[in-house]
Amino acid sequence: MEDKIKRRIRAANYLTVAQLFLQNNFLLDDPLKKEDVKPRLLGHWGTCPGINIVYANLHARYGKDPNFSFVLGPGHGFPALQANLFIDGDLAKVDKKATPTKEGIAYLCKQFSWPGGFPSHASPLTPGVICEGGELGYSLATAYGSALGHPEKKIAVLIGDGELETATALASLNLPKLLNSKANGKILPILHLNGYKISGPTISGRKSERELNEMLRGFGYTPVTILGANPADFQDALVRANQIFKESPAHPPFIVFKSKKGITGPTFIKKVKIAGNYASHQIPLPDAKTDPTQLMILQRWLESYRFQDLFDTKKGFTI
Ligand SMILES: Cc1ncc(C[n+]2csc(CCOP(=O)(O)OP(=O)(O)O)c2C)c(N)n1
Ligand SMILES: [Mg+2]
Repeated sequence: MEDKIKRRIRAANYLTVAQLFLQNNFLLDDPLKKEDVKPRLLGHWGTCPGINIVYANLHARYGKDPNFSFVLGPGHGFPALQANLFIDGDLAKVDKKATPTKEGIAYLCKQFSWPGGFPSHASPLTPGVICEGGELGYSLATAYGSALGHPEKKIAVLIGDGELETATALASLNLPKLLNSKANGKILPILHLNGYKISGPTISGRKSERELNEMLRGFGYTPVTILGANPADFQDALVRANQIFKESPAHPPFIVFKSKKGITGPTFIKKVKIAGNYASHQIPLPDAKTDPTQLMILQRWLESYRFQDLFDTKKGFTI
């Protein structure tokens, strides 16, 4: 299962980067040329690799459970969400051009953040979306609201550490005290502790593990920490979360997922630290179209996911 999860993460990361940058040559059939890069680069990279890790792990454990759903707080990480909906064929159910084929990949990538195409953020056009995430703060409240009166539901909700600084998200931490009963569904909050928001560090990222855990305990949760991107650790944490729901329902689990912002992307550009820093938040290679060095870094970055091992032009995804 671990290998399967890792392969899915690689595929989703590739499609995320391709959506952000490419208007042609989507499978790298030829070396990248400046003409292959979109004229206006508009979107968010930094949050995406973390979303892809979370999605792949939840999909592996709960993908077949009809009562499970996922709420995404950082809706600015839309290319990651869209990549996952594309891989599973969920997008094709509402948009026939988005089939998981070579032509579908071209359509997905070209139309991302494009006039008349897909928006740059999650939106009502996104299949299954109940929280757009464009205005940060509502993911936790939306998830609890959706579970109200639905004891069969289980909802995982990913909250950005920047989002957790909004008044709404902070106040929503009180919700288990009001809604934690057998009449309602189960909510599994996952804090995406990547340490940064738009242009600076987050408060949660600057807290010690103990301070953060004590805060969550104060709101009635049982914190469960995941360090890094290893699927085995993530799966263990999901098992642990289930135990906590059963053994101590009055103190439900709250996962703290610590991973570097922009992980697997460029590390340094012009001596500026990108991965593991706020500089990865939006487009980490803003001059990819005009600067041959950045274009070369983009080519290597895309190649690093070895997408040709994950997608066959005749068979489709082989993950
Ligand atoms: C209410 C609100 N304030 C400000 C913004 C602008 N904004 C967009 S993304 C972002 C940073 C979000 O940081 P975080 O939640 O940590 O997400 P990350 O990208 O690090 O996963 C901000 C402040 C917003 N979208 N909504
Ligand atoms: Mg963050």
